[in-house]
Amino acid sequence: MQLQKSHLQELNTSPHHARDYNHLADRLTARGVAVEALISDLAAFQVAIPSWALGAGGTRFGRFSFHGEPGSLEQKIEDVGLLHALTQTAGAISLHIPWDTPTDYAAVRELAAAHGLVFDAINSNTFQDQPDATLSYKHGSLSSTDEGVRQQAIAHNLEVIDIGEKLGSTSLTVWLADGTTFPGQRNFQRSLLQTEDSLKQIYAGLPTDWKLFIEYKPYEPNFYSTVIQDWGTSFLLANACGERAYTLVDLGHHLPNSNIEQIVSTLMLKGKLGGFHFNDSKYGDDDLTVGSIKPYALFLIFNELVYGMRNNPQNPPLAWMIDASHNIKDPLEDLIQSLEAIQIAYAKALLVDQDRLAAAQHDHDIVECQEVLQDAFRTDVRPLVQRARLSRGGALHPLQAYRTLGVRDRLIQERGRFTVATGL
Ligand SMILES: [Mn+2]
Repeated sequence: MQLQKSHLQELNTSPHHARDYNHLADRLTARGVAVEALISDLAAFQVAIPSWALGAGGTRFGRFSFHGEPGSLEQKIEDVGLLHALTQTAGAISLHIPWDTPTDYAAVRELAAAHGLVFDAINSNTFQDQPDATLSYKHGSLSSTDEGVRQQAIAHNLEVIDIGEKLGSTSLTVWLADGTTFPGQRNFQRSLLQTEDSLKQIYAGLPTDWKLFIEYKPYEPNFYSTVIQDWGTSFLLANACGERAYTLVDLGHHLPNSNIEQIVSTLMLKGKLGGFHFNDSKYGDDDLTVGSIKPYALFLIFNELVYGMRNNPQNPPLAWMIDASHNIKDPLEDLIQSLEAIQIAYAKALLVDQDRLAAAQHDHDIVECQEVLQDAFRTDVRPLVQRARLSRGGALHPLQAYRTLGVRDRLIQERGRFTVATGL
């Protein structure tokens, strides 16, 4: 199923949008905001959708299927194409190998291009045993005490790079489940040294125009220690690998109340923030809809990201991705909500008056500092986000359009009720 722009045009009539937009644009212009430039920034901001987020996720207790899930790589690309047609913000797809190994590369590239999509970072998987595997990752992969297991995991990552090259990806994301569940289970230093050595071997196989993203996570699936537990460990491993290795920050991969905006700021200052995974959480790696629980934290993070994008030329452009799991919502509706939340947080961060903030910081005017941030945060920026979307031919109200067009019903008609998407 593919949505044409003409499908959306007739839904895009609203007596309110022009009025709301003009009112806001006038107010912002009077304050010295370059509104047209802000709209261009919003329209250019594209977020990758991971192939594993298009079906129902699950917990260790159960999985409740959605009907009409994409059962093949081609159908996953079509789903992201639908999201992109509606939101004009999801112009990339991130694949996970072996779940998404293509059989016909030319056809897959052609299909993605027809939907206006590029292939973002490609992801390896050494946290599960594959049916044809000779050795098990039960006790770790890149950190394993078993040289054979390590070599199998390294070879898998190199194969993933090969697949990515054929699709036009230019980055590899490595997330490891390696760690321990009980004290004393492994020697911390040996695990870290073996992981570093393995990552260096993968880095040596990276094409010269590629980047390596090293993701971290404090716990789960292991509950006592994770080898790459935090941004500091990722940062030192990235430095050990070389210039084209970077830290990847996933919002959910922190212990409660971590100051993620400060982590982002430090990494960008050092030119080492490579990628960013969006989601939201209350307790841990909950993988909930972006902005559904802590929208102010998301705004503060975006404020640092915007500052870094403007002031840190040493940091390359970031790979943006949603990394969420949809257990009780229609995955496509959930992703539309996430994309909207990302655009809203970005728009608000773009509105922060950086000169006024710097002056207040210099004068130790703490009250004014808070006023500057909250003035931006409390602005209803939705007309700006809508205008950016309309400028690219997207839907004024993507969620409403999704429902009015009966997209899920049409997908069920096409695919049946009981297809199951591979993923988490
Ligand atoms: Mn992630």
